[in-house]
Amino acid sequence: MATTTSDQMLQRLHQWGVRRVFGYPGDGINGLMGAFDRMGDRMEFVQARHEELAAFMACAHAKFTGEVGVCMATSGPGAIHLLNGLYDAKLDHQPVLAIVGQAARSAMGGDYQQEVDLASLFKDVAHEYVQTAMVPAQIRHLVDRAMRIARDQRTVTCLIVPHDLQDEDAVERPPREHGTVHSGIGMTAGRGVPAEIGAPGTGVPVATRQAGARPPWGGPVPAEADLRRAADVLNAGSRVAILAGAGALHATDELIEVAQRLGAGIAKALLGKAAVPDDLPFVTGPIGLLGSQPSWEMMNGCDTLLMVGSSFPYSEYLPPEGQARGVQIDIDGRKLALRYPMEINLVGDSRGTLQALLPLLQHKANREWQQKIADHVGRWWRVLEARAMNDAEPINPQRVFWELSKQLPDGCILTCDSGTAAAWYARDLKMRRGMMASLSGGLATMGPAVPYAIAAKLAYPDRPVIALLGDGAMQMIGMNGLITIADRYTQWRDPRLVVMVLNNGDLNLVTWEQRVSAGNRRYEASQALPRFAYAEYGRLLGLNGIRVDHPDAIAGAWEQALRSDRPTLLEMVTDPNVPPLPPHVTAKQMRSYAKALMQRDPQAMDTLIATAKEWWDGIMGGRAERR
Ligand SMILES: Cc1ncc(C[n+]2csc(CCOP(=O)(O)OP(=O)(O)O)c2C)c(N)n1
Ligand SMILES: [Mg+2]
Repeated sequence: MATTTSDQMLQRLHQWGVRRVFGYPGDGINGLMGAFDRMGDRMEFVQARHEELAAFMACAHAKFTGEVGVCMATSGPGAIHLLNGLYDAKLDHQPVLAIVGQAARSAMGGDYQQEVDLASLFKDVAHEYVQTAMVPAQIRHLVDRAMRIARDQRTVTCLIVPHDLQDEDAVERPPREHGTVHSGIGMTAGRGVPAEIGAPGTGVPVATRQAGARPPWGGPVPAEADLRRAADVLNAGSRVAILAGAGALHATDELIEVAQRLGAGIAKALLGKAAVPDDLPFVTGPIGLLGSQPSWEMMNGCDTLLMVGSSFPYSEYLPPEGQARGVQIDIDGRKLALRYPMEINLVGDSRGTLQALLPLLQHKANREWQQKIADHVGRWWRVLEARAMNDAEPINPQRVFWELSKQLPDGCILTCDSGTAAAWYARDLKMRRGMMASLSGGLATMGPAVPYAIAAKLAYPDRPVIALLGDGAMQMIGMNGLITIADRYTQWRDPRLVVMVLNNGDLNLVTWEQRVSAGNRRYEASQALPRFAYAEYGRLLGLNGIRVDHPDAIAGAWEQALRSDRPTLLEMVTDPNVPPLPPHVTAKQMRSYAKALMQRDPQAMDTLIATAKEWWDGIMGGRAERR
């Protein structure tokens, strides 16, 4: 029996299948902390180093398990610190519940210490559901609604709990009278959410989740007549391009089957990187600024576009309007025909919809288009290899990812940060079946790689996890997350967690943007980063610390890190002058770049040489002589 409203909240969350909450304490939530203690082993409180990390962890928990991620923070400053991680979840459509404290009800409105208008503060990020609890009889339905709405809408919800209310006696069941709410628990598969989690008796407890096993997914499938109209468009096309996103991560077999049937190629939005393996010849890989040339060529040459579970934002990387007939599948009707004027807009779960579509699709006898795509893809991998092998000062960052790609352990989970790491992660890492990977897609914020990795490791302690980030992101919050890793790793069945930092002394992606987009030279004051001994810091924490400053040592360092008996901080000293070239450089970008370099950019000569090498490899298709 629950005794206080705090006990009731946690017990109700437990009934919903929640086993772990990421957070940080404070006097605004002391009632809840007491209840955690009373929950014992039934609920784990994961103390983060900063509330932003807790929110990133909750987001990653949702991304990697399909469950609702829950984070908790105290009133005022703690609640404010959560925001960036919550926006990351919101923009990537992840179900996350934030529970925050508030001043006592008797003090609210009194300009009290740490009193912030939290309902207004969270009104944007949690606009589907943000509520302040006022009396104990609300607690049951507030939890039920916050959990159900987060799952159903795949979004962020927020509960604000004044701290005096947290110690009040619980009302288990409101009286049967006017003005009360009588809610319950559970839901089956809905709009793109995993089936059954949280239904009484069928919740999937974290401890029993099998390594690599994603929960079964389900969701609505469009009506037969609409599927037929979509099939007609796809059957009529002779050059079909598929774009898969995060909403298609659970539809691997179906995407491959459709591509084979239609003789199509598959490009992947960043969040859909794990949707299909990269060793298939017709998978063109990433799209967009961090994309591949085969994706660019496929989009510019196709006559039909099938977009599945993606709201990839950059329309200039999709076919020009009018070139292709379009079919889109999305669980969220709001996302349809948003980036390209589609002809057929299907609301449905990607997997179920593709399954229903397959019997209506005809096998295309002419395989020329798919063969052309495969030729481009084969050539592109050679370009990437040649680019990775180019000399740089001291290490070419592409080589770091190229060598990792060859050594990726089965079933590993990859996390990445914003920065140039994202470009090499997108292009150079070949995903295989059974792996998972994510980064901050919609918000593209710095900071998530390390907290995502921690959450991944807590959810899947048997799987190797690899976090990839720049020195800027490391200095921003990654270093704090490492303290948590050092504190917890002995509890993991497989202690392998590699945190790889690109030490280039620069906020490099933005440096390139300053040159190529803005036409400005690198601005030293904003771009240079303080020196820091990352590997030594790792060792100081009791982790494995490896510093690599010669290309010949890269492969061995990965090997060592991936075999280690403890987490490793792998510091790669890389060259900031290697450009993360987009697959297509516009004349305007070229003019800006030239203008930037003419302003006596301190690295002008080095960047020009490195850029020329990249271009040369692109033109020569990777056949250029090794230097
Ligand atoms: C919170 C936040 N602040 C700023 C940015 C803008 N930004 C994007 S990438 C980047 C540079 C990242 O530098 P680093 O982590 O060192 O990686 P590098 O590009 O050097 O490899 C910056 C400043 C952002 N995306 N998020
Ligand atoms: Mg950097």
